[in-house]
Amino acid sequence: MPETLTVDELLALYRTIKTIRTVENSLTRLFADGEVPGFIHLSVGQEAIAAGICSALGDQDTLATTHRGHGHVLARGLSLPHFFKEVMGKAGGVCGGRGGSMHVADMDIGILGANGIVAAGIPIAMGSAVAHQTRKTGGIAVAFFGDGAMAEGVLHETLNMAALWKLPLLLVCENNGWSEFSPTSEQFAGTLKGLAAAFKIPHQQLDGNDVREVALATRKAVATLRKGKGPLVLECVTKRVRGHYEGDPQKYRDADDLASLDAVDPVARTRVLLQEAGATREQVDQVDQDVGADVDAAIAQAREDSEPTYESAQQDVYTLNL
Ligand SMILES: Cc1ncc(C[n+]2csc(CCOP(=O)(O)OP(=O)(O)O)c2C)c(N)n1
Repeated sequence: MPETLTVDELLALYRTIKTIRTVENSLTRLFADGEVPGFIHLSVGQEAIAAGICSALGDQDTLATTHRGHGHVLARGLSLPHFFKEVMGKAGGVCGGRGGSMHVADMDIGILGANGIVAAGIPIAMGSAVAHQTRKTGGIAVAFFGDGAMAEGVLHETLNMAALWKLPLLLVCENNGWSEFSPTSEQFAGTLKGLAAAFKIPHQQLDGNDVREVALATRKAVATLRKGKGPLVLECVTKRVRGHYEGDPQKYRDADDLASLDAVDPVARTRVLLQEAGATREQVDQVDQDVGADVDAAIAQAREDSEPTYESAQQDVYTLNL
């Protein structure tokens, strides 16, 4: 397996990162203007994890994500109009505008759902891993979770069962050091490495803001998982840039912490990687331009879309003829 990425691969990763960043920044404005109902949790600063992990997945693979899941569903390939319509509560959204930011799901592309309950996506992904194993799909399941989930019993139970049954489950922790308004150190007495070791599951810590490191490590992890050797944990260390939820003034963070964010910005760092790999400034700027146009067009489409009808509220809640 190559130890490096080609310029084209890096450009594709940059496009994903830039798309997520542009979407999240647009949502800041749309939310402030009252065009987004409910709460949103932005993944600004954490885009390289979504891009790197999803770049290594195949069509048959599945994933479950969290309340901070915009990046994961976009990196997985959810179309921008489908995404914006959903988050803006429009009828043409991927879930008919009834799920919104924290409940985006698209079974057609293996997105089992975002989830507002901390750690709740983890056992869903494990269930999907059981299905991959039982049906011999050759696929793997990915559970994205934040460091806040480390203290949740359901993660511990999932590690146990996934290890016992050698499930094709990739557990991806986005460790941004915060769980809402408290540092993780105040909520979890152990470490994820220690937790994984307790169940004899290999654990690898990555720089989650280095897309090359994440993408290359995930390729290897996915290849191992497809051999049926059991679950793996990737702990991607990163920084949360925006507040816990959009509108959170982050008064609980100290100035040094906030000042350190620019130095590790994954957009800027990927531009440096591209430059070192020989990409031209024009190539990179073209990506920015294309992404900006795509996002603007998707927002325009979402604005024109209608709201869901009252009658559609119960659609897809119950399944008939099981
Ligand atoms: C079971 C449960 N407990 C508490 C909450 C309230 N809550 C919402 S997000 C959050 C913090 C999550 O932190 P983390 O998992 O690290 O993700 P991050 O927000 O940093 O991406 C908490 C405690 C919840 N939604 N679900």
